[in-house]
Amino acid sequence: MRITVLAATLLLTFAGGTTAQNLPVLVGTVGPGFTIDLTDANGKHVDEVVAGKYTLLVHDLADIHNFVLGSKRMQERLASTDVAFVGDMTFTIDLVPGLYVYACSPHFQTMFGQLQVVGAPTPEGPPQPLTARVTAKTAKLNAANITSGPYKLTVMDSSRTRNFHLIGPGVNRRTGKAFVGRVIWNVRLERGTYRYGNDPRLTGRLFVA
Ligand SMILES: [Cu+2]
Repeated sequence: MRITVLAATLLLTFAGGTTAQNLPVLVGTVGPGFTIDLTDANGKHVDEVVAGKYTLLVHDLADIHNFVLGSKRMQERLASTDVAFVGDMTFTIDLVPGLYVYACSPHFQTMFGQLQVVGAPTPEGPPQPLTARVTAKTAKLNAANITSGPYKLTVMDSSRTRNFHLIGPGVNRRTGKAFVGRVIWNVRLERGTYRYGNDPRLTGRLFVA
């Protein structure tokens, strides 16, 4: 009884240890026929994933096939089963951006697939400040070249006759001509050229890279 409990504890600990990492799972399946595939945990074929660590679970279903995953760029094998092996095998793999291939060694000319690993999208920072000033003579922005992303645009309009108008990819906002005061616009600026100024003269240019 004690031994059984101990064994169960060990098994649970082991299972807990493998799942605690909580890595996304890729599943490689080779055989029993002349087929090889790479899928996500739900069985959906994948040919592109974001870089990072993964658990690769390989179902090797035949003693005439094997499953090998390698990096094209690094020329190295990340995971491999023996041809004679039949069963499941788990690997922890670290995928960096680049092209990977998986194949069955004895039948690599017909049993293979590709996996493109792409860089993780860079997390977006907080909105960057941007200031527009409208005076009796002109409407100006405090920047001409910026990078795309969220911006907190403060418009300080001190003219009773001029407004501020910003127009470009995804944005078309203006203050009223009679408006005097300060407004804050939270805008997302995309790559491209924005025009701004006081209507109808939108002669200012903001270049977003
Ligand atoms: Cu094979």
